[in-house]
Amino acid sequence: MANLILILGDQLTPDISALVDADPTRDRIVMAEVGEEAGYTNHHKKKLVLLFSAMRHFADRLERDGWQVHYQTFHPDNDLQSLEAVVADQLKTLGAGSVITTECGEWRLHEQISRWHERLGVTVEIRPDTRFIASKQEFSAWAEGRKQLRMEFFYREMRRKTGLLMTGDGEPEGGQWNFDADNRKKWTGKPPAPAPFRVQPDAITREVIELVDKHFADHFGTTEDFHFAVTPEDAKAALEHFIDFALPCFGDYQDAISDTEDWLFHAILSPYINCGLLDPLTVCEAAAQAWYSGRAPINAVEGFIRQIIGWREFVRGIYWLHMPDYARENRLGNTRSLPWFYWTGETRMRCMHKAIDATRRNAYAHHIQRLMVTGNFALLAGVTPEEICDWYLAVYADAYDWVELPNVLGMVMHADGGYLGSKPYAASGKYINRMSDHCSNCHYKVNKSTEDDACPFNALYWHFINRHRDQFAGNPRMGMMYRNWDKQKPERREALLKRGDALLATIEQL
Ligand code: FAD
Ligand code: DLZ
Repeated sequence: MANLILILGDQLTPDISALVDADPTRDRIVMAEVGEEAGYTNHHKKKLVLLFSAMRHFADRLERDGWQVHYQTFHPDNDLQSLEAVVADQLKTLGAGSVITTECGEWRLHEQISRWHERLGVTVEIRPDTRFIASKQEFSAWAEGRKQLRMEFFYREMRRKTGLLMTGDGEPEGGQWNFDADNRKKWTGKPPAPAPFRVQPDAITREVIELVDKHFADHFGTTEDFHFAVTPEDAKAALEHFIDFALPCFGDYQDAISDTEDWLFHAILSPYINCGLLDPLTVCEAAAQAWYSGRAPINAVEGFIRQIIGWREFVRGIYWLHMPDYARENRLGNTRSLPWFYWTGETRMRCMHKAIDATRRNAYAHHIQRLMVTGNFALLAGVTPEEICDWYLAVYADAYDWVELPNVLGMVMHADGGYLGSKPYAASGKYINRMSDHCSNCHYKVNKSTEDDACPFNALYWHFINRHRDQFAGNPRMGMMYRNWDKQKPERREALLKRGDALLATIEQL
C-alpha cells in the first residue's frame, strides 16, 4: 500500500528521514503552502518568499528525481488551508494507509500531527530529525540529574561526538575548548565588511514575490531586494562566500555592532540551515577545513562551530525537554506590552531604530543586535515574554519556535529563572557605546543618565537592577552590579529611578 510522505517547509533536505526507504514508484510526497502555517504569526514577507520559493524548488527537484509529488501552492481561496486538511484530502485521493513524516520543529504543529492517527484514522509514523547532531533522547540523557544546564559542557560533548577541531588524542585543537576571550573587538570600519552573498531571483522566486505582495501585504517587512538563496546549490555558494570573505574576521568582530553595516562578518546562513538547504555538520566541517588549511584563525573557526554544535543544539534540546510549559514561563513577572516601535522602527534611540530597520528590510539582524539591543531593551523595560517572543518569531527569516523561544524567553528575557543562562544579559548604554558607533549618531546622550536627553538604556538598566533585587542580588555573577548600585548616593539612586519610571510611562514616545 502506498505511503503518504509529508515534507514540511523547513524539511527541504533530500535525505530527510521521512524519505529514507521510500519507494518513488509507490509512495507520494505531499508539500503544501497553507494559510494556517503562513498565518500563525506575522511572518516577515521575506521569510514567506524564502520558504515558498525554496519549497517549490525542492518539489521540482524531487519530481525531476522521479518522485510523485503533490504540491499545493498558496491561494487564499483554496479550501484546504491547514496541513491536516491537505493530508486528509490526499489520503482519500491516494487511498494511502499511512502517513510518514519527520518530527517538526514546533510544539504547536507537533501536537496537531501527534493526533492525526486518531483524527485521520491511519498510521502516522513520526521519524526523528537526524539533521541535528544530538537526538532529543541524547540531550535529555545528558541533562538528567543536572540542576543547571550549561552550554559550554554540552558543547564539549558535541566536539567529542563530531570530532570537530579535536586532535587525534581527543584534545581540543589549539589547546583550548573556547577562544571567546579573543572575540570582543569593536569594529571601526577596517577591515571592510564583505558584501553579503546575493542571488538574483529566478522566475519561481519572482512569482512568489508577487504572491506574497498580493496576499500578505499586511505582513511585516518588505519583499524588496530579496536576495536569499532558495536552492541547496546557491546555499552552498553562500557558505563558500562566508568561508572566503567573512569567516577570517568572524571571531574578532562577533560582538561588534555598526551604524552603517547590516551584516558585518556574520555567516547569514541560519535561514538555510534551519529550512534544510544546508546541513549543519557540513557547514562546520567546511569551517574547520578553513582553519586546517590556514585560511581562518582558530578563534574565528572555534567560535563559529560553537554557535552551531553548541548553542544551536543546546537550545533545541532545552525546547523539547521543557515544552509546552517552557513557553508559559515569566519568572520576572513582566506585564508590559511590546512598544509599537518594534514594528515601525520609529524611535529616537539610534541603536533600536537601526536594528529594527535592518530587521524590517532584511528579515535579519545579527546576534548582538538581537541580544544586546532589541532583546536588552525588552528585558530592561519588562515586556511580557509572550509578546516579545512572538515578535522574534515573526520578524526573522530563520525563526522557528524551537530556536527562537529558548533564545528569547531564556537567553534574553531570563523568564526561565536562569535555567538557560546563568545571568541576564542586561546592559546600559555604556555597553552599546563600547561595541558600536551608534551613540555618536543618537538623539540621546550615552554619557548622561537622568537628564531628559539621557540614553534611556542607562536609567532603565538601574531600574531593572533595583526592581529585581530579590531575584538577582544573591547571584554571584551579579554581585558587583548590586555593590555599584548600593554605593551610589541616595539622591542619585532616586533620580535614576525617577527617570526610569518616567521612561516607562512614556515608552511609546521614545
Ligand atoms: P552567525 O552569527 O554567523 O552564527 C553562525 C550560526 O550559528 C548561525 O547561522 C546559527 O545557525 C548558529 N547560531 C548562532 N547563535 C545561535 C543561537 N543562540 N541559537 C541557535 N543557533 C545559533 N537563531 C535562529 O536560527 N533562529 C531564531 O529564531 C533565532 N532567534 C534569536 C533570538 C534572539 C533574541 C537571539 C539573541 C538569538 C537568536 N538566534 C536565532 C540566534 C542567532 O542570533 C542567529 O542564529 C544568528 O543571528 C543567525 O545569523 P548568522 O547565520 O549570520 O549567524
Ligand atoms: C514557517 C512556515 C510557513 C510560513 N509556511 C509553511 C507552509 O505553508 N507549509 C509548510 O509545510 N510549512 C510552513 N512553514 C513551516 C512550519 O510552519 C513549521 O514552522 C515548521 O514546519 C516546524 O518544523
